[in-house]
Amino acid sequence: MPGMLPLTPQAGDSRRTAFLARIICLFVLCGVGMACVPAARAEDGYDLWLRYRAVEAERAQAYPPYVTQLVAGTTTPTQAATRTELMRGLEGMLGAAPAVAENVTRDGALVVGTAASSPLIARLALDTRRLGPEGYLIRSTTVGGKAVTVIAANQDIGALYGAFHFLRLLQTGQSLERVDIRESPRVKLRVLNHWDDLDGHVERGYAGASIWDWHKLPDYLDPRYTDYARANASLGINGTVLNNVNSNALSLTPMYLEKTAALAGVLRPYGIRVFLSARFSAPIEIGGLKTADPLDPAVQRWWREKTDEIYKTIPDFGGFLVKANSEGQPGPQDYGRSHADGANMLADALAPHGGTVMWRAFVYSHEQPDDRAKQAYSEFVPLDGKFRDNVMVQVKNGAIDFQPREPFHPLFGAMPKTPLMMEFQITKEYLGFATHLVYLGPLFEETLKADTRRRGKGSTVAKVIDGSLHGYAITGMAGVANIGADRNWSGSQFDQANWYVYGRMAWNPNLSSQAIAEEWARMTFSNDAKVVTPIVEMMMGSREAAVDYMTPLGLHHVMGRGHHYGPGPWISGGPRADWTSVYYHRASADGIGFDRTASGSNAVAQYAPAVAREFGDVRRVPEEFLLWFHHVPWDYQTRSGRPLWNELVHRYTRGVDYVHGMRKTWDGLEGSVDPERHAQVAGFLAIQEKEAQWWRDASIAYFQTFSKRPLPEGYEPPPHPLEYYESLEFPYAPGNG
Ligand code: GCV
Repeated sequence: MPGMLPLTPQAGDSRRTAFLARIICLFVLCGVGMACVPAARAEDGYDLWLRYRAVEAERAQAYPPYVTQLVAGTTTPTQAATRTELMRGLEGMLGAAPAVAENVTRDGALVVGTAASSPLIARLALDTRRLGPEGYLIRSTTVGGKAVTVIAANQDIGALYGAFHFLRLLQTGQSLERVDIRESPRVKLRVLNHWDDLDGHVERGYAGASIWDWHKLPDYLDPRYTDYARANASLGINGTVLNNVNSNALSLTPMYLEKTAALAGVLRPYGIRVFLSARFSAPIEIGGLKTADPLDPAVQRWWREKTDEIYKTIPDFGGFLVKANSEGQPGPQDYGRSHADGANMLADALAPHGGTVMWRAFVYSHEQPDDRAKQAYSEFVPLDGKFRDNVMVQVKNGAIDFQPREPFHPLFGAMPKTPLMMEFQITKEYLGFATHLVYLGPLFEETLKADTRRRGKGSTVAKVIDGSLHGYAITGMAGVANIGADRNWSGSQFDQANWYVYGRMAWNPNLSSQAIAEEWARMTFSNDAKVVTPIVEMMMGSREAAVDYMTPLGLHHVMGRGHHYGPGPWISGGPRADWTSVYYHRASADGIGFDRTASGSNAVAQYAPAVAREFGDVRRVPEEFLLWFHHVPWDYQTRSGRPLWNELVHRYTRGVDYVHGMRKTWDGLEGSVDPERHAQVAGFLAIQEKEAQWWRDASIAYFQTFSKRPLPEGYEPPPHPLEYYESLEFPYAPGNG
């Protein structure tokens, strides 16, 4: 990490003030140095990465000279939030808050604001032109001969983001000397998607009930809503869709709009606009109309009037998210209309108010005629250029459904005239729920760095998303939230990192997942390298380990039916073939894998020719996608030299071994991490170890019935017969429904 703080203060530093003396006194009064640092204090994870615990004794002497005074306005709610956060953070980390002042009167003042809010910043005439409305700069400079740090922006929200960045410098042990930072988001709309139902259930939620207490809203505003806003603002998240995409039309009724407005009021100072998932058939369900046909004038009027009503209650309402004609949801195709017809009708209603439609491309037909992986592309590419300017098409990272590993969605790069936004899943529906430690940063990074080759080499998914590849006027990224009412918000301590990395990558899709993991570990646990290094190491390998013990070599969608908990490669039958596992792995005596080349479904043809050639050639396809694109015999020689069957067994086993390793590493951190969080992580790792073993054993037992091969030497056979694994049932697995 650049610019780490020197451990000893510079001799003769003129910024050493009485403030420093105060801080040192505080530390002395506490005992000596470290005794004050509550490293082993019980914590339950509620504070997330905004813990603001006292910095280590040696740094406690180096920081105070840079924060002797705080010169920041409080005229607007955002300014007030900024000042409160800085006071809270600095007091927590340094033991005392800086003195609040109108003007710089000492060395070491922190000056925060915009040219409009602060005459001081106006006089400094900093070049903020290219920062945009949400960007900021943080710079060491002088005011009237006094050394100061300035956080300047064009709008209040930029200053708030800058304040969080400034606090992060302290939280991660970086120097405040000669700071020169300029930041602005690369993606305009950075939203969370809550799959929260009005009854408090969270679809695919593993962190307890919904945080939105609809029953008590609008009268009672849980203080947790403010902490939610702070956490999101600290990452730059600027929008939230409050309700499930499998939506309930009641969300659009006056009673619920009043509740939504109350939440919007809490989130507004933090730069977060609210959005709602709109049920396409709402005109029938709550409007008394006979149809929801998007070309029917009465339907169009209904949506216009409904939208006007929403904006009367919530003037900065963000817009609608829509899941249509997918998994039984109503949509324009019910009336023979296209996705563009449906999206444009809503877009027209929102346009006068500046609202946006996020129309999901997660669709697959009821009849299911073809490879499910092909359907979104087939339905949407012909519509390129037919959407209104305020429509974005929201595309999952892969063409199936948030699998532990998927190749990038072929739509990325294939719709140059339609802004495509990314949809990542932060909640771990297919990745072990909340109990498996799986850091999703590498998954997000792998997708964003994937090269679509649509405009030559380097046409990465990140460039599609940030708009630079096709010159999109609006850009966006959505993350399906993993947030619930559990004290630790995300169901586990380490799942907080997935919320964190999503937010950081939405701000800048080019950030490295490793750097973000380190930042998060420092803020969440400690700046001590003996803690940070092993935690980051565990995190960085954890996603690959989950791929290994669940879906190695490109296998996919082999989880338990419906709830997706645990292995279920034997799942077959039921209402649709593409809701079974056998549809995806196609194991038989002659081999395993889904042939998506020209001899099979030809899904490879949906990629740019250069990519299609690579994925379609069994000798060139990246091995992690082998069985995604190819059906190969059991004795197919993999790149390790092992026959396919042996390679599968090897990878399943390697995944389990990695989890053993994480347990050991974590055990070694006992005493360095506060006991409450340590114990919870240790307990969850024990569950993960058991379940990784279960995944391995059940998968091997099942696939062995086709491969008819013995396990390679040195690999333990599954302890139970296949029937045992098949007989396990989990009717109450969480998040389903
Ligand atoms: C909200 C998957 C999940 C569903 C989810 C759907 C979607 O199929 O299992 O729970 O529904 O994706 O993204 O719409």
